[in-house]
Amino acid sequence: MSSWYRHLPSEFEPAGVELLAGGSLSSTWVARWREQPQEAVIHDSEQGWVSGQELLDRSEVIARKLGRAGVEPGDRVLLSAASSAGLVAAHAAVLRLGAVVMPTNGAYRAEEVAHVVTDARPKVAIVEQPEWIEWIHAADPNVVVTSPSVDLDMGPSVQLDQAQSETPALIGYTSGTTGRPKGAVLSHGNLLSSVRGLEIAWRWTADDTLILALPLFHMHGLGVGLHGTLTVGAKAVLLPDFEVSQVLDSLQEFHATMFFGVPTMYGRLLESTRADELKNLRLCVSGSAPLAAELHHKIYQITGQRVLERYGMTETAMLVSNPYEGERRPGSVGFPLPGVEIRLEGEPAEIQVKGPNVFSGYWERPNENVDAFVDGWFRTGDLGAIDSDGYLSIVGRAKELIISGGFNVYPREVEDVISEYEPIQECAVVGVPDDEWGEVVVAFVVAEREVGTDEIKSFVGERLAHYKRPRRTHRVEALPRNALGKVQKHRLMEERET
Ligand code: MCA
Ligand code: AMP
Repeated sequence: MSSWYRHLPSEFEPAGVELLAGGSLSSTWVARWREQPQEAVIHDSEQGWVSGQELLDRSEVIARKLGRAGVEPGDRVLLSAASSAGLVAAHAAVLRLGAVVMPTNGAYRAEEVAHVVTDARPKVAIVEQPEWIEWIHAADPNVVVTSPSVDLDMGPSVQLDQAQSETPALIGYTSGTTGRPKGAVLSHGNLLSSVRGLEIAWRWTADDTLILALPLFHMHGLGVGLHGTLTVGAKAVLLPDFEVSQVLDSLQEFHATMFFGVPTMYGRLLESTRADELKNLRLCVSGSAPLAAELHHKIYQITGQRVLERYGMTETAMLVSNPYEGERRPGSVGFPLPGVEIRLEGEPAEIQVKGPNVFSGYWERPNENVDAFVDGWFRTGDLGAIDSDGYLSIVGRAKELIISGGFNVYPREVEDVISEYEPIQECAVVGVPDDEWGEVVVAFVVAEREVGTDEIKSFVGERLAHYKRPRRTHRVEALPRNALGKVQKHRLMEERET
């Protein structure tokens, strides 16, 4: 069964806003900064407010240093650091040069770092973790590694702001069934059109101040929070970690209007006796993982905020959102954003998407790119249903993915590492529902002796980021398999976790 669906409720109508106006993401920011150079843009706790003029100057200096280090348009630059105005300037510098940012999770261990380095071959890596220098050089000794202060030699002036809409801007690592993450290549136009859609849908204006406690190495913090702020000429207060009292203090101190978070963050905010302070915000957005309807209702009862849930992916940036005006329906992600087309295809119905925000393919993965699209539609791997009012709900996943606290974990990657542990013959990793994290990683192992969770954690701890490590382990006689030999993970969960 296939059903077509394209819905642009009146509140999402582009109303004269051209989704690709400005062509390149960073040129749009540069134009804003030149128009109002003294306007504050980014706040961090060390530097206070940083203006448009400072971002222009600092990004130009970093671009000249990168140019001197050999970075040319199209080259990749790996960025991994806690949120700061310096990181924002480095990000802007790479984009202004026409080079490609590889935002990378700072929790990655040596093998995870080596994978992205050998895969995308960055010329320069700007990283804050000292141990990464050795890890990156072990993977590729030619990479120039520097700290977020970019202590490289100054170079002559370089050509800036030549990128076009189709120029690659960012490689976001994400995975699937193949074990190791693959790089989704997003162009300036993909990223720009996505935030312009959000500008319209969420009434995002230069008057807004966002409290941004999401990391800047994933689409939510970077592609939504930071890019949106810079594109509309608004302000963002960067917090390097998510800490409830700091978020609430910042809301007050900076007269913030918006907060974006993953459901785990909202759950923690609600535990605070000060949770009702969220009422002062114009807009609270949740994404990256399903927001339980119960949590949505509780937030409303305590704070009066109807959290607006939206849906997106690394490969597509933002796709669907509940309305700003009109009903924000719990358990639903709402309507396609401006320019986005959605169809449900097959049985069970997979969400497939088209639009100026959708990437054109994975970095150097021609075979996987063939499977990723059907007739020009990108296959999200998420299962959807649309109710009679046109609201889309995500009802399941066709892909194997665990979302823990908003971070994605690909079972195959974890299984591959655990299976290398000597006492273990076989392993299957599943996501089990959890009140705090949404889902947690649980491993089922066939082993020659009892192997505890701590033992497995310490084995994988050297090789996998913390959020990928199993929280629980069960030893089983054998993994249940179907006639084709495929492990039946639902049976594992039913038998053990109920
Ligand atoms: C921390 N831990 C976790 C996670 N985070 N375990 C599982 N899943 C996690 N996400 C571990 C820590 O290592 C620690 O382990 C224990 O949990 C408690 O840590 P805690 O200090 O409480 O955690 P935290 O540092 O406060 O982190 C919680 C967090 C963080 C703030 C919710 O997970 C986070 O920033 N999540 C957001 C991720 C994100 O930005 N996703 C967007 C992806 P131990 O006790 O063993 O030391 S972009 C995306 O998905 C798409 C495009 C979209 O639609 O947005
Ligand atoms: P990634 O591309 O790795 O950042 O993760 C994208 C995936 O996160 C999507 O394919 C969905 O499965 C999931 N996701 C994002 N937002 C939501 C949401 N609001 N509700 C349910 N799942 C979501």
